[in-house]
Amino acid sequence: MIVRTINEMKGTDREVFAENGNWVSRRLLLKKDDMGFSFHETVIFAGTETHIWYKNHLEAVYCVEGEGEIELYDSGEIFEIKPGTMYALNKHDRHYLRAHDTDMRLVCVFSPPLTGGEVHLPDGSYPLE
Ligand code: 9YT
Repeated sequence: MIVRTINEMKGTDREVFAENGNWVSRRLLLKKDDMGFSFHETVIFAGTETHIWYKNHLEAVYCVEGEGEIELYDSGEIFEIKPGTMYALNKHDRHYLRAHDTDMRLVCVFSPPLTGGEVHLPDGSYPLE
């Protein structure tokens, strides 16, 4: 059994900051934990916009704090995000993720699992191992 706390992630290699400063991801479960998925808490900083296109991964996201929105790149459709909202990128949907006036705290699951220090490539994806 694995039991961890978010505070234990801070200051370790399981805490990853976006290169553009838009978010911090605390990766409670990674590939090396052998669960078949990775499991993170991500804080999206207020007032930021991030282009994301997970070509190599599926991601499900659940908002526990803060408010923001997703804009789908292809259609321009906008979905509001607030505590209690889940979205799943089941079509590898290319999108913009925006946090409004407060930081947004999200719980995220990736399949296949991230291996550790991934940050977004220029095209908005994470690499496969
Ligand atoms: C929601 C989202 O994809 N945010 C970017 C960071 C990502 N969740 C991660 O690496 O934890």
